[in-house]
Amino acid sequence: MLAALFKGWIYCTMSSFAPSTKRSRTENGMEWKDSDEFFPGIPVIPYSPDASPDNVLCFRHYNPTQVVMGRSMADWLRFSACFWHSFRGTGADPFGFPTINRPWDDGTDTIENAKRRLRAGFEFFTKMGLKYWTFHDRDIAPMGDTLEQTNKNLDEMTDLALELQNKTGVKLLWATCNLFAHPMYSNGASTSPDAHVFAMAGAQVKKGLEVAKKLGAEGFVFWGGREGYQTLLNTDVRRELDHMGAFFKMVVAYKKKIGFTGQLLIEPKPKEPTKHQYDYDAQTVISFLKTYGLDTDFKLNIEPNHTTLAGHGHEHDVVVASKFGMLGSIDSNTGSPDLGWDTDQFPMEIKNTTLIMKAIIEQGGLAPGGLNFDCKVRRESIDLQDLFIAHIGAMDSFARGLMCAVELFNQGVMEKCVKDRYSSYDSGIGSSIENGKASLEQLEEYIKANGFPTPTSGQQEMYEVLFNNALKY
Ligand code: XLS
Ligand code: NI
Ligand code: NI
Repeated sequence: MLAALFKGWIYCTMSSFAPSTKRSRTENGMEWKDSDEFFPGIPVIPYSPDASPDNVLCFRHYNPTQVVMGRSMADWLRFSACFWHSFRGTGADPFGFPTINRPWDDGTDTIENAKRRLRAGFEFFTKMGLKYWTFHDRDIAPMGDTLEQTNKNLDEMTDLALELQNKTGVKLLWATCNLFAHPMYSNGASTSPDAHVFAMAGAQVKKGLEVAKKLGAEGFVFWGGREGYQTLLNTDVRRELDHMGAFFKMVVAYKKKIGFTGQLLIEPKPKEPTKHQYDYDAQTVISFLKTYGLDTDFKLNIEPNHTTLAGHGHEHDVVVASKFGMLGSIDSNTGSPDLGWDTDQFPMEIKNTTLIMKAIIEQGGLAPGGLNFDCKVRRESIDLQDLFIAHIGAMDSFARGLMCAVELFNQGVMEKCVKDRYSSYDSGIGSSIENGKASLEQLEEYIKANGFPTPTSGQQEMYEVLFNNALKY
C-alpha cells in the first residue's frame, strides 16, 4: 500500500503535527553504535510447537528444515520481508497522522538515519529467520537534488546493504524503483504524457537495474501505480501503452547489456492510486506482454490483495499466471473481504494459504521467486513486538497451508476428479479438438452421429468438501 511509500513527502508536510511522543535516541542526543541491538529482548524466533499458548514469539508450524515432499519448508516457502512497510511505514493514512515511531528512526531524510533503518532491518530479518528481503530504491536511500547525488546516495546505501547481506546471508528477492510517489510521476512514469518524465523513469530504472545486479537480486519488479488514467478525456490510451511497451524493451536491452540475470516481473493491480491501471490483472498483463513481444522476458509478481481488488477470488491470479507459465513471485498479503481497498494485511487464513500453496506445488515450486510479505501491521499495532508477531503468524499460516496442500496432493482425490471431468478430451473428437485437427464440419458430423450432449454435474459442493477434508493442519 502507498501510505508508507509516500512517507518521504507526507512526512515533510505532516511532521509539524507529528506526536511529541516520538521516542528517538538520536533526538535525545544519544548516538546509536553499529553494534547496538534494535530489538533488545526479542530473541531469534525458535520453532517451539509445544510452547504454552500465550507464547506468541515462536513458530508452531514453520520448521524451516523439515522436509515435505522432498524439499525443506524453507525451500517451498521462500519467505521475504519488504522494507517499505516494515521499515518505512509510519501508520499514517489519508485520515490520520503517523502512529508508528521506531526508536532508531529520527524522522529525518539523512544517510545516517537510512543506515540505522537498514541495520534494524537486517537484525529483524535475521531474528525472524527470513532468508530474503525486497525494497524500492527510494525506501533505502534519500533522494538528492540531482540524479548524480541521488545515485551517489544509493551507492553508499547499497554498499552497506551488500555488507549486511554478506554478513547475515539474507538475500535480495527483488528490487524495484519507486516510480509513483514523487510528484514528478503524478501523471505516470513510462505512460506519462511528458517525454521528460519518461526519460526520468528510464534514468531511474537504469540505476535500479545496476543496483539489483550489485546486490545479486533474483528479480526486478515493476508495479505501475500511476500507469493508467484518471479520465479517458485527457488520455491517449494507445500511445501510452505503446510507450510502456517501448520502455520495457529498453529495460530488457539494458538488463542484457549489463548481464543482470534476475527475472523481470510485472505486478498487476487494477486501481489505487490511479482510477484505472493498465496492469489490471494477470490476464491483462499477459496479453500486454504478448502484444509487445515481451512475454519471454517477463513474468508476473502476483499480489492477492490486488487480485481481490480486481474483483477476483484470492488465488485467481496466482492460478491464471501459473497455468500460463508466468507466475514469477508472490506478494503474499491479503485484503479484508469487508473493505474494498488494498489493506495489505498479513495472510492468516489457512484456506487462502492452502489455495496458494496448492498452485505452487502444482507448478513444482516458486524459485527464483518467493513469498514476499508486502504487508503492514495495522496502524494501531505500534509495538516492535507486533512486527514480529505479524510475520510469525503469516509464516505459520503458510506452513500450515503447505501441509494442507500436500495433504490434498497426497490424497489425490480432487486431482483425479478434475482429470476425469475433462477426460472426454483425451481421445476421439476431444483429442482432435485439442490438437487442432477438428473442423466445424467434423463437429457437426459428430453431433449427427452422437446426438445432443447430456448435462453432467459440476459437483461444486463435493469439491468444497474434498478441499475442507484436507485442512487438517
Ligand atoms: C502497491 C504494490 C507495491 C509493489 C512494489 O500496491 O503492492 O507495494 O509491490 O512497488
Ligand atoms: Ni499492493
Ligand atoms: Ni506488492
